[in-house]
Amino acid sequence: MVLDDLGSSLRGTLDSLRGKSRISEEDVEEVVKEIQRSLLQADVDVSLVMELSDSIKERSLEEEPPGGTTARDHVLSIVYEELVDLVGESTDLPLEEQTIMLAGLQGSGKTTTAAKMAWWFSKKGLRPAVIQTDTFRPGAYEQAKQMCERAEVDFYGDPDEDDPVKIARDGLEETEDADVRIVDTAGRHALEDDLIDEIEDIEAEVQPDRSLLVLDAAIGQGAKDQAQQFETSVGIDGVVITKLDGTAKGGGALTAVNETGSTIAFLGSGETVQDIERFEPNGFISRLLGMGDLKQLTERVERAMEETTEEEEDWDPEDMLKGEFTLKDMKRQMDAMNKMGPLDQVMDMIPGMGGGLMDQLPDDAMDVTQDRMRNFEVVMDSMTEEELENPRSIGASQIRRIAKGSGQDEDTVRELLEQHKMMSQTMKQFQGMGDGDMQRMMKKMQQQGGGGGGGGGLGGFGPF
Ligand SMILES: Nc1nc2c(ncn2[C@@H]2O[C@H](COP(=O)(O)OP(=O)(O)OP(=O)(O)O)[C@@H](O)[C@H]2O)c(=O)[nH]1
Ligand SMILES: [Mg+2]
Repeated sequence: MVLDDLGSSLRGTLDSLRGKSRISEEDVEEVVKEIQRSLLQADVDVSLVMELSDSIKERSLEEEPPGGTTARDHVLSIVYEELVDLVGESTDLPLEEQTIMLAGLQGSGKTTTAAKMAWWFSKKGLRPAVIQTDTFRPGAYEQAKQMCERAEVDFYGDPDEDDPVKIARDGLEETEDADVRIVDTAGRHALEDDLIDEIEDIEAEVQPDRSLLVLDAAIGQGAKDQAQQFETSVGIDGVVITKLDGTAKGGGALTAVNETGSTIAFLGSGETVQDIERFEPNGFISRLLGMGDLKQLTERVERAMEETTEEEEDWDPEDMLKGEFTLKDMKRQMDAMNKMGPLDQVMDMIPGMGGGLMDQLPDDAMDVTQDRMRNFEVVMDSMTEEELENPRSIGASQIRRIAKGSGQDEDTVRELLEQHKMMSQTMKQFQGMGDGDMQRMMKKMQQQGGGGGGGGGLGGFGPF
């Protein structure tokens, strides 16, 4: 994740405060030094870093921690508040009918972002469409069309037309049925006059409700100049920062936007259409500090559950919270987990599981886990219906048969059964929670979190 280094080094320093009830000036000095180092490394502007450190120092020493708060939690909450302040607010983006125009320099990620945003809106229950007006870059039409197919959203473009304004006009007509229309535009090397003219012409035709500037995170604090230039010449309502997965300078870009008085709408962190998230300062910073991000997690869980339920019409995820938790349920849960995305991302969102705990794992621990899940699936494919429904009936001879049939060793079969037992115990804890409301389930997890791991939460996959 972006600013990963800040997250882990900060946690290390904060952990040295564990057990202390009072904070000394040296303690704070130590924490602040670590923050400075990480932020500067992430290309955050020096004067911003200094301001932030002064404020953290002052508040940590002067403010009285609320009763029962440890020194560590006191400082952590101040660091949290100050960092949330530093990145600023999220661009206002109501879930309603609207037209959004994307602008930005060449290669900043506009076309990819258009498809990603369309995907995001479709998951919010709105019908999106992408209109590709880029006649400058060869292949732009094909690229956008393919990405929209992958995102399963409507698309309009015209490879034979070379007037972007006409494409925009036709596109608006053709996508009349859509709720959210996202207009992709061409990019140039720099903000030159002809790019400004083109954007202004398209804007006059489209009359977007919002214009978003797409910025590549690799420009770091250079984001400030770029955002200012676009604001002055074409006007922007918010920023999308892309490629946060590929640069150490993301912190610079994130904080620079707030400095220009603009806000961030979305973050992009990968090449597939799902690699987008709405920028939520609170969740973002709390994830960074290893405090989890329940909102993102709830969204992902709900989305994955929905998709899994869609595929198997007779299955209701809430059934798991009622009767017996069978191997079939476990298999579905594993499918749903897979749909949530890479496990390490998911883990970062679980309070008490992300951050600190992740730092202690070897880098490939999560891959092993994913391999293990795949092995489990193969094993389950070799089981009979009766065995899947009633795993307790599986004895030594069946284990032998299943291992042979699946080409896995017997230990893997036993591990699977063991894992199932653990998960069904976890499920029992969630039972009796009435209608199985996800929010409440998450809350319960949050309360259990902090202590870190166990077999809790989403089933306790992995080496915990
Ligand atoms: N790793 C990563 N790559 C990205 C991300 N967003 C975009 N890219 C890649 O960056 C390259 C440029 O992205 P585009 O979406 O074509 O950028 P653009 O702004 O439309 O480019 P022009 O239309 O030429 O101005 C592509 O190879 C994308 O796959 C991201 O969040 N992470
Ligand atoms: Mg493009």
